[in-house]
Amino acid sequence: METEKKKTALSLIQPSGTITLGNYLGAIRNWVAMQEEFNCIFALADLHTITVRQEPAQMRKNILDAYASIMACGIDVEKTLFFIQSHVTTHAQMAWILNCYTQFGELSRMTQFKDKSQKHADNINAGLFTYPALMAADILLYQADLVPVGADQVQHLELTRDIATRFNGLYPNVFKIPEAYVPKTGARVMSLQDPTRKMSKSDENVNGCVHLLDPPEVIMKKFKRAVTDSEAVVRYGEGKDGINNLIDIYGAVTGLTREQIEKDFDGKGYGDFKTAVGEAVVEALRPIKEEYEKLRADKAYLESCYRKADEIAQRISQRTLSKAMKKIGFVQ
Ligand code: ATP
Ligand code: LTN
Repeated sequence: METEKKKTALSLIQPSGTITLGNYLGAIRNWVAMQEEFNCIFALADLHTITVRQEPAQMRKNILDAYASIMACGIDVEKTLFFIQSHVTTHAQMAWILNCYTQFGELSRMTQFKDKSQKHADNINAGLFTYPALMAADILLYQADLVPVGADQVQHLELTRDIATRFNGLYPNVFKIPEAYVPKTGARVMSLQDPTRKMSKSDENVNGCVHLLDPPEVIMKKFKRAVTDSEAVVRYGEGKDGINNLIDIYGAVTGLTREQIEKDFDGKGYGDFKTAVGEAVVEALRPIKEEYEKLRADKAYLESCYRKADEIAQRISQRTLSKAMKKIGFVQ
């Protein structure tokens, strides 16, 4: 009997800082859940990270911290490929090739480029501009079927599909055309200090962002200081971005629905609610933190995990790179 082949799901995350509660609830937790159903490929996009200046020692630390944190969240390196982008040489090679099949006009329309150029006006480098071609390389090298991404990356994925379709039009059957995969249960976590903006690794306001590795007392403090409104009713509603965000976070970590939460906190004040959310988050992160401490203390094991994955990724991606190069006309 023919067994059905699992689809390949692929995604990368930049190790541009410490992993946040937003990254966990919005992305990594879904990656963990996908491991059974799909053939999963995940990686740290460290090449993408240098489009913004990094301090070398901090960058090294961020990469290893991120690798250990993501494993601690439940990425099982026995069944899932989890590698480091810069260790696999095909990514930069394929990115160069795809750069030559990507139009200036297309890249100019990318909203992330416009946002980041504004944010880093003193360093609008070519890498920031061609970032989506590297992202397309990450995806197309592995013939991925599905790419779990947040809403902010959908435009880059559309461009990836356009590049792949154009390339296949010139040289048939090189790339699989990937699809965005928006998970059913994806929480969008907002900043605790400005709940109209998403919680982000690179947020200047440290109180707005909960990091996976924050000590419990820091997490509690951040939730207690969370910006809310003056209505003092725990209810989901318009103009209540702060409370809506806390309700969503609480729901995401406890599994309770909005209605159940509103009922449980009926007649209670924001102080009680914030404490409950903080405690629930601390509890949800406790096992992750414990596992992280173990993994991070064993550098040799961590290295053996990524070395093994790097090698496999190199082998798989080389096939697509070689095929593309042959079709273009490079001498084999
Ligand atoms: P940076 O501050 O460096 O831009 P970030 O924290 O905003 O980083 P990304 O590295 O851009 O996060 O995203 C990694 C993954 O986490 C993506 O899939 C993204 O959709 C998801 N993600 C990031 N922030 C949030 C959030 N606040 N809520 C839900 N998902 C998020
Ligand atoms: N640009 C993405 C990270 C990223 C990615 C990828 C995501 C790099 N390469 C390939 C999916 C597939 C981000 O900033 N979140």
